[in-house]
Amino acid sequence: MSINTVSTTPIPGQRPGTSGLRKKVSVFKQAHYLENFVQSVFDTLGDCSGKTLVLGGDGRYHNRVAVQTILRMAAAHGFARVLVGQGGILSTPAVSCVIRKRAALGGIVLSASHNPGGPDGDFGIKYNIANGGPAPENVTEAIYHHTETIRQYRISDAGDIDLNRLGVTRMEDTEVEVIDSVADYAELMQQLFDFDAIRKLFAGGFSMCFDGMHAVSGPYAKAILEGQLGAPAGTVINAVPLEDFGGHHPDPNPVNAAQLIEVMAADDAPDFGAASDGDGDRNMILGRKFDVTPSDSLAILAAHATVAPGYRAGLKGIARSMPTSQAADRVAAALGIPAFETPTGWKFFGNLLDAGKATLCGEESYGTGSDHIREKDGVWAVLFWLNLLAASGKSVEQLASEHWARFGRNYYSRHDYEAVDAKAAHELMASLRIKLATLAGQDLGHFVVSFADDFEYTDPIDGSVAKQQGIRIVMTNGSRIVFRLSGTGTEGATLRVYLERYEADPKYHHLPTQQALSALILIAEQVAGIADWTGRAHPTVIT
Ligand code: VG1
Ligand code: CO
Repeated sequence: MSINTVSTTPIPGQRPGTSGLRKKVSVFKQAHYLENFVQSVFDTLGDCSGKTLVLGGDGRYHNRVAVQTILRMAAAHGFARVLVGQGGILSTPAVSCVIRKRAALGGIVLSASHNPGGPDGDFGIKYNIANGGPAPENVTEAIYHHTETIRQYRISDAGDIDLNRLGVTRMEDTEVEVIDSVADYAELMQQLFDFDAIRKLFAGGFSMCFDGMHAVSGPYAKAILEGQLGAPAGTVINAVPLEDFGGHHPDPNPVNAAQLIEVMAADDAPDFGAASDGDGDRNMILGRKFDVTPSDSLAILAAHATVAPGYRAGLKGIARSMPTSQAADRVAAALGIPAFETPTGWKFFGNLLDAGKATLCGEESYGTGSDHIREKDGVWAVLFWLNLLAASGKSVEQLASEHWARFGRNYYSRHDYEAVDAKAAHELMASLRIKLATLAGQDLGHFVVSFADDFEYTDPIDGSVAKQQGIRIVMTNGSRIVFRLSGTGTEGATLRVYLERYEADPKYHHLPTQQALSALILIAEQVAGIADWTGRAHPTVIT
């Protein structure tokens, strides 16, 4: 075994987006592409002797090859230990959990999350810091700057590690330990939730369908729901992670999780339905013929958080990303705790969680989580709902309706225009920016604009500033339209239009969402000229 230094040249475009570096598999397969990025991560970290690194991914195509390369590079960089998930598998929340539990320096997550996999699909890599969370922007920018000047990387010529066998192998001076992908994570879940109450719920005939979408959460859900909580075999469907996710889009929303939606729409539907995404950090919550908007899910969990043993002491605060609906803010106000509004992406929650300012966090994009780790967490959200269903004896729909009756309903929808021409999308945003100053005070029919701006965030803990995080048009009655360009796509640009309208009167709490938002949808088109710029008369995905 020996360590080689390999000459390389910078490859343009290795700047991490909302959640790491995501590109087509064909891009990642280019010579030196992965190595350049990993070396840049290690160069940013500096001396790693004596330190532990956690490594795993969502099992998508190219995962195993990339894991072996990174192991050889970590060994060449002098890490004392690398903890790698069995089969190269670790969900994003499990990486976060293991980093914290084993006091690692950080971790590398191999995933493109909800993006499709397979040879023609996407691949991704993300670095997480010692608190278990995604690296903040100063770190990702430092990594990016290293990729711009990289001249060489170091790699061991050691052979592949058997990723299927648990245990320790020495590579150079590094101990590589293949760990059980689920154990640490499952143990943490037991500490947070009332497993006895959930066990009784299932024993009493409560039925559930969890769709693993052939992605990474399957093994976690199976071990915990069927293994530990006594849910009948078959509760978890599509439970085996596949390299191409069975050809599906591993994005748990009513459009992409069509099979689950069908199960939940049947007359003999189970009591509860849930799904998670490629890397296991998202969640979708469904009742019988009923789906819970992620923004509402955050608000409902926050309102009932003390039912779960891990949150019995109450919440310190609630944080949500700016485009997420304001439903959670109403709960925070009722509880007398602070509400925080951050830019999109979990990395912005890290400081608030570390400082003990927020306990629960959420995003409209099917992401919910808490201070138990530093990532959003799909299976955690499902267990939280199970704990709530067990404690209340109510149905999902009942809990949501009662929530609206108490707090009012924030009708909410996101319209995505995927893979549009990137130049046109940027021009649309630029032209909106020019209009911002003239919008305040304008009567747009049904709505008067209170203010319009380009969201800017100053982190209350470290003072760092993030600019241009989404254009928002806020009406005098609190309704909002937000425009953003996605930072996770790999093809052209994706325009996201977020729509929110508040309705206090319970008489109007059961309208179809798109109907309730129709006036705002029209205004969004008129103000931004979406059809003109993108050539698209309709969104590609509505959630
Ligand atoms: C999207 C979501 C964002 C989420 C991010 C990562 O980002 O909108 O809320 O944090 O994906 O989620 P963007 O920039 O495409 O809007 V995951 O589950 O893909 O790691
Ligand atoms: Co994800």
